Amino acid sequence: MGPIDSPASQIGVQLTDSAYVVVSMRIMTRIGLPVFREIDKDVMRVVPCMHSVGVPLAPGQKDVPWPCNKEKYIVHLPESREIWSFGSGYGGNALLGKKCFALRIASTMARDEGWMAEHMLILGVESPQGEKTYVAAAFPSACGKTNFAMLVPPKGFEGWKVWTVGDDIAWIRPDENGQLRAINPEAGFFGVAPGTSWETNPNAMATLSRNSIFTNVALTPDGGVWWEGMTKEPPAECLDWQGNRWTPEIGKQTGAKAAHPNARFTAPASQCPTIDPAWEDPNGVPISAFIFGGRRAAVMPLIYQAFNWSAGVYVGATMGSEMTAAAAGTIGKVRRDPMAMLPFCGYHMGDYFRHWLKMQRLLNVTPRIFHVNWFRKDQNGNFLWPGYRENMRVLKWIVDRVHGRALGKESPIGWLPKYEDIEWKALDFSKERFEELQAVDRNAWKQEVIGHEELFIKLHDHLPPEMVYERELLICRL
Ligand code: TSX
Ligand code: MN
Repeated sequence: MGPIDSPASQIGVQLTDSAYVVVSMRIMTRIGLPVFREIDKDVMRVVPCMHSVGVPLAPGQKDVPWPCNKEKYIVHLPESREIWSFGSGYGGNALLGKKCFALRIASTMARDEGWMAEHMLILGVESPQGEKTYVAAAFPSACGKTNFAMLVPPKGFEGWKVWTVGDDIAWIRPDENGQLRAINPEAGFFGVAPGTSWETNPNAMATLSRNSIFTNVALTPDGGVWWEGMTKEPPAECLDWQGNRWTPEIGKQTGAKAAHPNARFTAPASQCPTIDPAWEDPNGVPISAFIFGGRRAAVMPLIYQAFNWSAGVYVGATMGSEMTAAAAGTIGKVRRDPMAMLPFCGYHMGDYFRHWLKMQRLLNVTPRIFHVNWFRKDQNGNFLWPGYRENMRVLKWIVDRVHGRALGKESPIGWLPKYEDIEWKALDFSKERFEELQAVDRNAWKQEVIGHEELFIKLHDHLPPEMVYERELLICRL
């Protein structure tokens, strides 16, 4: 996991009875002889990863296309640093380098060794003058993390470039100058296919156009793949993800989707047109800012900057998302997902916040911390912000703040951009609409803090006092 020659990299050995896992791991990780050479140097312990789909075949017994056991155990042993996975062939349960190793096991190594294993994309912003600024961002699922990692600047941003280092996981550590540097422990993208199109993410489409594996997508008669949102017009006919005949008419009548909503592409990062020249730099890339975000229809402005590191850790600790299509009664309810790590932290979340707070002491340059929300809606339920490429305008303000070029406006929750400090070239976006998008409603925020408290009560016996102080300060400012 990570570039072969990087001191920040780690090695795992996975045994599996699934060919799908083997070919997927060949895309998602670095494998083979160069890794065995590293193991033979005998300086690093490997993390043993045992995997079985849990369907041993009797002699002569015919295999099935998707073997799995109805009992499933995904087991992590942080003390002995090993992983045992039984019964499932899918993604995070079977490609053990990803969530199991690079997040759950690595987060416990990171706590013990003074680094960070984060559920973050890494991207680099290059200005027309050639200034390069790297940021890492954590969003809960269904917020378009991969799209953001491969952002294409909009009209009005000629000469600007966004470079992709990673779309899911970042291993981050201070260098000898006290500057945080990040590597991507992965070598591929395991991305959600539905919604990915030449319009929403041309770089992902180019990446997955060859040497890629597709899971639970639809098959077209010409041997291609299809998923909802890939093209404006669905194919006249295809096989759905379960192999049944599917037409747009059948879809309309039965509600059946051609592709599973969680269908995936597994594609080599090296094929991404915007892959950063330094994406395999053994020293990693310098991180100037952290961005947290969520899907919030109200309360959260498009963008604000935390006052300082501990206030930023509070922002990350209290982040959350509203699920649109969820079980009845949960629509509009904020699900707290601290740093997008709730399912992926290998130890208590309260101690994880403490580790974040302590990391600052190892640094000479403290990354700035921001919160974004692409999903705020107006009274009519329409998105206030066009999102996608236009998010470049937010990214530019973040970069300007990092380099001390934009003043910002103080608010109870943090620094807000002034309308004039956002680049509006080639986008018609009025000051009035911007004020609506950025509004900080003190009463709504007091409700929001009560939501924070619900999370803190769950974590109470390990919660660092700083989180309580930050909450108190926020209440006072409100
Ligand atoms: O990925 C998204 N991003 C980040 C892009 C870099 N999505 C898709 C989320 C599901 C994975 C978005 N959806 C984004 C966004 O910024 N914003 C939205 C919401 C939205 C959807 C459609 C429109 C506008 C906003 N359409 C029009 O305004 C016409
Ligand atoms: Mn992820």
